[in-house]
Amino acid sequence: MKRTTLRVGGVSLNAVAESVETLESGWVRLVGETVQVSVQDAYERFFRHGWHSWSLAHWADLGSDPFQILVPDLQRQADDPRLGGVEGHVGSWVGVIESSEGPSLLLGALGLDAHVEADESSLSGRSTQLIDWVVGVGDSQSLLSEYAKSLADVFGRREVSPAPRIWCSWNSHGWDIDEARMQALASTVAREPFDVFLVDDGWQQDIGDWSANDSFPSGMADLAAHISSEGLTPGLWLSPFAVRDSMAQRVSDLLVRDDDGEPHVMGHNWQSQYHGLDLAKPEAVEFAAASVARAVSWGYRVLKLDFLFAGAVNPAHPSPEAAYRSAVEQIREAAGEDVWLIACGAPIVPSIGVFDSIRVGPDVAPYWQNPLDRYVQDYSAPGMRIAISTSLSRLWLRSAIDSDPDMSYFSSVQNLLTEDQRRMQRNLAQIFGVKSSSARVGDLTDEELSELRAFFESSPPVEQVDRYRFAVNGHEVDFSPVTMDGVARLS
Ligand code: 9PG
Repeated sequence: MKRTTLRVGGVSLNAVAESVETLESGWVRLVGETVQVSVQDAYERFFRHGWHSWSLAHWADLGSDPFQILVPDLQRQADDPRLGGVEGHVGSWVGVIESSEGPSLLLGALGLDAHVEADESSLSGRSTQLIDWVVGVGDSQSLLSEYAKSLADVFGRREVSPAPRIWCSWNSHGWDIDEARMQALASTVAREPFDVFLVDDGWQQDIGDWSANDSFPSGMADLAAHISSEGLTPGLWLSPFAVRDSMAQRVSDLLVRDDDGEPHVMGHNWQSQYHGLDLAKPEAVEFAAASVARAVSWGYRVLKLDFLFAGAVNPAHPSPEAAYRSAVEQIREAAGEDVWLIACGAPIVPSIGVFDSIRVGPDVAPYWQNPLDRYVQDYSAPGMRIAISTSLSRLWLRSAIDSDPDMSYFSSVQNLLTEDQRRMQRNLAQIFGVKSSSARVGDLTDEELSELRAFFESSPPVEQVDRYRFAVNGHEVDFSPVTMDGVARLS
């Protein structure tokens, strides 16, 4: 371990690492499993970055307790389960500390598994591997964008082509989907400015059995052909690493197990508990890659791969992220370069360079906040406010990968959001340039329909005024009243 004192951007830093090197750019590169940078002054805020798509990203007050889920069992699918017991301020891969005066300090990992703990005058990084880290001093937003560029240098960046405009069945139809309904909807959707018709959760036999269920009697290839004949690109949802309890027997050898030999529980959904594939096992990777290849062979050209974190959790493994990374690389190979792969519920850094886009917040919902939130404090649960806030906190990530703030709403039917709240999310999607909707286009009023058309047909100029304020097409949009910054509990 080396202890070095440096001056970076006018700030005096102490760095502890195996090696320390100042780069031409003014940044500092550290190498180590555990590293630390500390400063003289006390900082006020910490940028906390959640582990996967739905995990909280926000600016926390260093003087307050960090956000904590009140139902520990929910930590399993909300964030990195390994951080569940950590009491201090901690985030995954990157942390920034900031004060009202002077420049901010960033410590970011360029490795697959890492977390960063913060106190008022230091950032401490820890990985299970000897990895590179970068340290920068400056304005928080520029630091994070530069960090994202370094991630893209290390992990790759998919060739930049405009993200397709996606119609997706989930938010309007949920599990209530069948072949006839999907076919009819495809004809309606085809008349509107969408590129992709994506069949979300509900078509499969089971989570882990990726064949068509009885509601799709002609099979998924037939539906893909129908969608294509309407002039839309077929898209399909699957969660290739998750396995519902009912399927555990059938793929018993492929699952992550606890010390007692029971399949490890990754979380609860689909009225059940679910498990995850042990991606350190080649047969498990082959199983997942085969499901993806099958969907591609049916004719689907956009795949939304969901609950991906279930392939990156393994209590017996120091770095399940490494196995995850090599599995998603094999999935990319199985899918081919031309298929647009969307990562959802996905550990962020190990997904960069493989996926074309990634969800950067929890699900939007037709309500602002769930009244149960205050009892549960699950910041990964669906809800419009938290979806907007976490997504916006990851805007910088698009320097590495197209970032998806989830779907936009256009109707007031079955929707408790105000028009302002819906518009705020749509503006966010314009800022990200990654747009999708589940709108029942056939049921929209003329006014709502023209709103939808204008939204998908335009890419208005966006200017960032400050962290929370933007000019979208010349109109100011201010997200500051809704962010989760400084919020330690949902009320
Ligand atoms: C389909 C949906 C949609 C959606 C995804 C994902 O239990 N949970 O915490 C939980 C979180 C997210 C979630 C479902 C359950 O939604 O983000 O777009 O595809 O799956 O099931």
